[in-house]
Amino acid sequence: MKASIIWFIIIAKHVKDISSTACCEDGWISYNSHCYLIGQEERTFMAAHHFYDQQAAYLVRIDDYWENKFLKDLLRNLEVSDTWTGLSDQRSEGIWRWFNTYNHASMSDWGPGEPNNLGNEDCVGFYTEKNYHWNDFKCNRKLRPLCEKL
Ligand SMILES: [Ca+2]
Ligand SMILES: [Ca+2]
Ligand SMILES: [Ca+2]
Repeated sequence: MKASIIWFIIIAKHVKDISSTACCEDGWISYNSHCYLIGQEERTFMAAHHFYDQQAAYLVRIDDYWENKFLKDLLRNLEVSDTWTGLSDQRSEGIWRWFNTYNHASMSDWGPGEPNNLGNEDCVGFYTEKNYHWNDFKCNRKLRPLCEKL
């Protein structure tokens, strides 16, 4: 009984290692069979979207607490400046959707007092000033893009 549990753990770990490393190109970081990249160059939200769209990637769509935690920990550890996610309320103020899929956000991680739409802020990023919680920024701000692909 005990031996079979240990075997299961060994196999499960092995399978996880393969699946988490197999898909990602150099420079991309794997998590839960998706690949992530922190873009070097600061771009506006739309410019970031277009740039990564050409690489079959998209600004991150954060599906749950754990994906959000993985990304925040990553940014914090690397001390990365503010980064774009793919979340926006450009189409309808206060209605937060993932760009291109238009799916509603299923979770949120707003910083204190956010989103405040200050001067019409419609695009969401991880905000260093608020310990990497989410903030709505003006979409024409230039931030580093945080991208995801399958
Ligand atoms: Ca995702
Ligand atoms: Ca807004
Ligand atoms: Ca804001």
